[in-house]
Amino acid sequence: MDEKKLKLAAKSILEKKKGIGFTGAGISTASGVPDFRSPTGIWAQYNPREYAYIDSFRKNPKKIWEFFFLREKEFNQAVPNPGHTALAELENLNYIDGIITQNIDRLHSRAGNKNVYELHGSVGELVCLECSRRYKREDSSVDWKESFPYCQCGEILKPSVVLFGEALPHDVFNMAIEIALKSKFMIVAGTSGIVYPAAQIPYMAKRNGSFIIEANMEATPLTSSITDVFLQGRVEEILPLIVENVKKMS
Ligand code: BV8
Ligand code: ZN
Repeated sequence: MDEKKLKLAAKSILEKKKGIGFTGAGISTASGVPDFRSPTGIWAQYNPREYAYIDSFRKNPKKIWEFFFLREKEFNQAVPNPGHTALAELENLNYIDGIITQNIDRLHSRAGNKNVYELHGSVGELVCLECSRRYKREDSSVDWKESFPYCQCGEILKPSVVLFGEALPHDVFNMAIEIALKSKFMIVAGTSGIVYPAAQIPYMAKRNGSFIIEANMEATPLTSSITDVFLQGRVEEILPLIVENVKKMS
């Protein structure tokens, strides 16, 4: 690992103090949850057009539910990895306000982060496309018929995960933007940075003077445009090293 860059990242965190994390699926691969666009990612197995678009859910909800049941099993078997725990420690040490995440696996909350902004929702909630009622996954008023969840209005429910063609939850999205604009630095970890409008957020932070620390296996559109320190490698190795340097230098 490039020691000089690690020290620069740690020094910036100490100097700028309040920052925010911004993560994608790459932070969960070490926990056994596949990402999307790596060669071993989900889209190599499942065509996103068939499984991750809102109109495909309307056409064939049970097919999409089968896909999400499989992913939920992976989430339940997964445990937070050192990448997650490093970001939780940075929040506990008060260097970051929390995490803006595109992930739906809830591993940041399980790692101990208090403020997690789930831009793409999570599998913990269900929503009715007919009458907009929302239910907690374990809510007893959900009517499970042949292992699929139905709303009291009779319509099959959808996981409250943002599919392509669906708007992001505007309250979470607006809060995430507000926090990003206030951040003095942003740690961007494990994202390809190509899904919008989520991918806009690091650019907005940068425009507002935030120092961008990017940790990722590969370069992304952010790297050559807004990243101030690019740490190439596995986030589950890089993030704990950043925290170690912050603690050593503080
Ligand atoms: C919307 C469901 C409007 C959740 C997902 C043309 C151009 C630009 C945009 C568009 C366009 N056509 C359509 C659009 C909009 C579209 C979009 O951005 N498409 C892109 C793909 C071109 N966006 C939408 O449709 C959004 N909605 O715009 O609505 C609207 C407004 C009003 C009213 C109605 C509608 C909705 C976007 C959300 C879609 N949901 N999935 C789920 O199943 O989890 S997409 C999917 O991509 C996930 O949500 C995921 O979170 C997101 C981003 O992916 P990443 O997290 O970055 O993961 P990825 O695999 O891509 O990258 C991982 C990286 O980590 C890689 O670089 C890898 O190398 C690295 N890595 C892996 N392991 C490690 C590692 N690095 C270090 N260490 C490791 N161990
Ligand atoms: Zn309903």
